[in-house]
Amino acid sequence: MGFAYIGLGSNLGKRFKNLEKGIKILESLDWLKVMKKSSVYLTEPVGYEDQSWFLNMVIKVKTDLLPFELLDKLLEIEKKMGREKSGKNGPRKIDLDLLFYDDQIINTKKLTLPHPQLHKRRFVLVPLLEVSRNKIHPLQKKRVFTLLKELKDEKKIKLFKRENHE
Ligand code: PH2
Ligand code: MG
Ligand code: MG
Repeated sequence: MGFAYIGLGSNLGKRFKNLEKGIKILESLDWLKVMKKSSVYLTEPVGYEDQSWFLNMVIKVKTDLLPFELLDKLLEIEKKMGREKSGKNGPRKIDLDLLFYDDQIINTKKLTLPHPQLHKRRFVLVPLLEVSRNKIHPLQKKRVFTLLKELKDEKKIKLFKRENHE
């Protein structure tokens, strides 16, 4: 059993609905429980910039799946939801990125953990902070809070729908 953090993104079609649907499918899996959800943010595209703004959020899950099994599930959900290949950074209905799996460090062609870009992206760190304030990045050796404080990414991000954390 492990704890994983998943980044969700959508900038095509009904973006909010797409995020909700992705979470609903994840919640329907027996060997996975969604523990925490961040707020949803409206974010300026990073990388290929001539595309619509994204909605992004992060969830924390508890799962019996191992990292590669979880990755396969995420790819399966993306496919099921009709994500078409539009290049590495192009528009997509749903993108499900595995950000952390416990403190595992994995470097393979198929999967890199922690996600290699996460510490450089405001659209990941801001929602991640909501669900894992004190988590320490196993390679950067810094808390999410610190990574965000030191971040240089100037891309805009706005609160879209607030999640209430009791
Ligand atoms: N995902 C990308 C590339 N650029 N920009 C934003 N704002 N949000 C994303 O989720 C995103 C991106 C590749 O997966
Ligand atoms: Mg991505
Ligand atoms: Mg992806």
